[in-house]
Amino acid sequence: MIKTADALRTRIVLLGLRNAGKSSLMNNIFEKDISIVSELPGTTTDPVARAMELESLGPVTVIDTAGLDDEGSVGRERIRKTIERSESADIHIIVSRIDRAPSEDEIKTADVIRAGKGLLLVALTFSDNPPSAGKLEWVSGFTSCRVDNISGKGIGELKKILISFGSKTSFEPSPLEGLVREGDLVVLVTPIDLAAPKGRLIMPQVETIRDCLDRDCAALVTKERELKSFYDSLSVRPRLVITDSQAFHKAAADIPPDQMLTSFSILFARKKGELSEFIKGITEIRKDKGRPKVLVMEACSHHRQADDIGTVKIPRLFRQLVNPDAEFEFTRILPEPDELSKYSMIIHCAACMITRKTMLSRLEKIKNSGTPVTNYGLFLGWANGLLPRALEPFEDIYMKWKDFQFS
Ligand SMILES: Nc1nc2c(ncn2[C@@H]2O[C@H](COP(=O)(O)OP(=O)(O)O)[C@@H](O)[C@H]2O)c(=O)[nH]1
Ligand code: SF4
Ligand SMILES: [Mg+2]
Repeated sequence: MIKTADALRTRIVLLGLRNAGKSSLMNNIFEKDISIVSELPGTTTDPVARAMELESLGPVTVIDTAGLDDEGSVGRERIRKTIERSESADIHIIVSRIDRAPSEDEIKTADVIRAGKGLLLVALTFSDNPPSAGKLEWVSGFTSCRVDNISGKGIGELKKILISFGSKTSFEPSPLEGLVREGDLVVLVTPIDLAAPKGRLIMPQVETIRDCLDRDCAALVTKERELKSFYDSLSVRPRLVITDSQAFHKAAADIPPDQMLTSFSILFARKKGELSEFIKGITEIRKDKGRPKVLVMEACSHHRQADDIGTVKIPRLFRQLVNPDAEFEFTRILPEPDELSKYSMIIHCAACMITRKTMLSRLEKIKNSGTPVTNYGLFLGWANGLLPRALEPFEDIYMKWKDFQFS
């Protein structure tokens, strides 16, 4: 099977009480025994994730979880993991026995999903048994389907509903969405320095080259040093030049001032979040009075290098350019709303390992707290003098930048 990056897969999470039939349902969806099915409550201790292609829904990851009603200290830790996983889900399935009245935990979980505007399907298992009137009344407000995990009855219907949810999951624009047309030439400036991985290109560069090909464009890939000579020898004008933020100054100086220019970081900030929100965050930086308290958020526990962007580079630049006394905190978990508002600024990582959906849901919570937010790419871009020139390809945002600047 072709491996699709985790962040591009639709994530489906199975939630429910112990012994509701979550693991059996997971096995039925995959038509093979992946999860341990048992009559012993709490058998599925850690979330189990499996990937598949689900017809027009494309690549999906289905995640089986421990029971919502798991007890004890270990159980609570499992519940935390369950919720953490489910926050990044595109589709939630509450697995619930049709023959039992709805429990407090089930009702709470459904409410939380609904409040977060998540896609929810209630799979009513044990449909071989007579239904509980209370359960039927409760599910009347949700999309639901009946499943018998033993005979496999209802699994086809459940898959159909999941596929129909496909169009409602959030659309992640490809890097060049709306920026180029068939037959265009795109120039990519990719420095090969000590930070570049040995023998390969980094993911944003690869994804952009692939997007050029998908859009019937041509890509000229060059290091910043050779940009000028190649650019000057071109007989067609490139639609767009895209550069690594670190090489922005040199690239901007080596091409005509009216050549459309942007950076990989901006393309990916747009792909993974809300570019206008990140830009607004940047414009708030200098307005801060007093000692800024900055929260740096990362979405995964990647391997940290000596000159790590989040913990070393960004704090250093911020202290140089904004305030030498700025205080920094680092986290991977989104703080509670009242905690969020204590920070003067949030700088989020590029979110390459999470879906746009997850990032948008984080952004929504941050926005509601009133704390300005930007991301690594845009902060570094700003520090490297990219703005506003690199926003020119995005007319509406370029105009907004001017509004923000002078409002
Ligand atoms: N009769 C019937 N039994 C089921 C159904 N789904 C699961 N079971 C049984 O219920 C028990 C618990 O199932 P399991 O999938 O491990 O539940 P989980 O704890 O939610 O993962 C197992 O013995 C299953 O065979 C169903 O739809 N009908
Ligand atoms: S950008 Fe964020 S999600 Fe991507 S590797 Fe870094 S910390 Fe992880
Ligand atoms: Mg289980």
